[in-house]
Amino acid sequence: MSDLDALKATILQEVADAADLDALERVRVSALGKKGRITAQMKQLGGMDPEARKAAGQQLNAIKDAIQEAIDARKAVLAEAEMQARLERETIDVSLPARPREIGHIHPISRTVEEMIAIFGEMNFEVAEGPHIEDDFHNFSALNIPPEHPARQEHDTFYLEARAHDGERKVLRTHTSPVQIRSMRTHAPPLRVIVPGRTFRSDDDATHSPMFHQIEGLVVDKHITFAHLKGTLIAFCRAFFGVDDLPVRFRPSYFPFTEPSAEVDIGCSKEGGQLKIGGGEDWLEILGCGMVHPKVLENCGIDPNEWQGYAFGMGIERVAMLKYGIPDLRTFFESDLRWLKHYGFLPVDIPAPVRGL
Ligand code: 2NM
Repeated sequence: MSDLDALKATILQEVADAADLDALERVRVSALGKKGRITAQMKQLGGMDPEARKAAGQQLNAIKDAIQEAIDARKAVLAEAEMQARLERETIDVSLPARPREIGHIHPISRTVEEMIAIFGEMNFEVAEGPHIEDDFHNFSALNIPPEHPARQEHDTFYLEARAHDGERKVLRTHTSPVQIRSMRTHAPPLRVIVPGRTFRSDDDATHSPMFHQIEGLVVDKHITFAHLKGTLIAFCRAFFGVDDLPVRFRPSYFPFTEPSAEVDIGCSKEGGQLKIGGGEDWLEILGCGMVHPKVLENCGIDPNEWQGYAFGMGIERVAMLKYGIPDLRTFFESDLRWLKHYGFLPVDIPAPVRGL
């Protein structure tokens, strides 16, 4: 074997042995770089006679090409291996729960509303909202609440100052029902809405706040019956409290805007001052509901002979207290950050029915 063939074999072996891209680059420089071994051989060509120079030149060029080719091939293999190693090293498990950061807490009212939207959302309800300041028609008259009804009295309802030009007195809505009235008057049935929001009543003691939250629901369609109402509310109660066999009881009641009307209780037990939702011998009232009164449908331009509806409503503070063991209503509105840290929820923890609530 000539000296050049031996040099070629040595360098090709070095290329094959290069364990990473850095090592391969060092081999390349030591062979083909300015002061490399092949380059040094090239420089000797100038001192040869023409015949020998031609033969040696051709041989050297072929060796140079072979080495470059081997380097390129090795480079591709090493680059691929390095990419694979990096992919494995830098793998991120996107299914891991997010690492919570202390950037504040979600208020239990917001959380509870989100849970309810998640549950009713799966049942194809849409969310509707409306103004906090309402007129007499949307808050009372359209709902079949007569002029002399006690709910209209000054000591139950917050009235605004009479308007100068016509003396009209607006109210802070006493329930979210005026939003359902607005939905019915602006959208043709079928209708399937839930309305979460703030409501206001002139009431302030240990169990009443002048501002509180309600969620109400309304379905208007053809052939809607009390059975649809029952099925929907039983499924809601069981999903919301996370108890598959939660007992749910419907008791006859009265509301001006529904006929028939009912109140809904859930089963619970009270042992040693500890309240447990589900099972047991006691009942807790959590909802009001009924079939929308024909007069209410008429007030909204809907023909009650063609369309039926059911509606329901509940207080959000009350069910949030039951679900999360919050003992005092007033603490909801004190803006105490220690309370919020204790009863609040992390922003990364988003309610979805598939993961359970
Ligand atoms: C309740 C109980 C029963 C109700 C009725 C209506 C409307 F607008 F459709 F007539 N909205 N909400 C309703 C019915 C609310 O809350 C305790």
